[in-house]
Amino acid sequence: MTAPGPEIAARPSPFRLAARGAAALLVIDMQRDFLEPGGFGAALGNDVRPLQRIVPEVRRLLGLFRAHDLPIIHTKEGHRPDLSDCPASKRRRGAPGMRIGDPGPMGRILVLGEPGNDFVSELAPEPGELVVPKPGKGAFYRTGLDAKLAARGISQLIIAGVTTEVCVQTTMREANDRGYECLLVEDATESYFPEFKAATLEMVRAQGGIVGWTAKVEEVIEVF
Ligand code: TIU
Repeated sequence: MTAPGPEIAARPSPFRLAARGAAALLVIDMQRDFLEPGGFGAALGNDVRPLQRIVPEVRRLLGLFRAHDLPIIHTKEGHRPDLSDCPASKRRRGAPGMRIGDPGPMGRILVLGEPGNDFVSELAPEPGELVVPKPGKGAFYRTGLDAKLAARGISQLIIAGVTTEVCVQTTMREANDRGYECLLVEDATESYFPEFKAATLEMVRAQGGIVGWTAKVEEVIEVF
């Protein structure tokens, strides 16, 4: 049995890292579809620029986990080209001509394999890192992620990515219900709506950490 690791100065209480390798960095959907003009996020009417601000912070976390040879998982939201994994209810939403599967300046919107569906270049996965395509907002829905984490002995998730109140929060709630301890990195997650980000951070750590913990990048880095 390996000794537990140090404590991250998190909110609402310190987050004690489990044995080495038990905590993975989970980077949610840092894709061109959400961060660049012409993608899914923009097609929904959002200003995508605020999301670009966290790229350097996510890079710092990736650098940290890579330097210590710790597990890294990247998720990407997208659908098969035939859209067989896209519920009609999801496909119907949004402005006609700018919906999932429609052609856009970066290829078909939110379709796996299209240029716009790829990760932003600064955060491209490296060999050995797990890439998990997902058809839903939550990373555990139809992905086999739970089994993949169990096979690697991962019990804690340090979570970054976009958007805070949609794919990040959904994934964090799914993970919490499956027994993972989750820490959301405050300055490595972003929303198109600042008030939604603030509310999400508050709600996950309220009630003694009902969904998990939050901490800043610097607070995570200083314990490694
Ligand atoms: N629209 C929005 O805020 N987010 C998504 O559709 N997906 C993710 O959050 N990745």
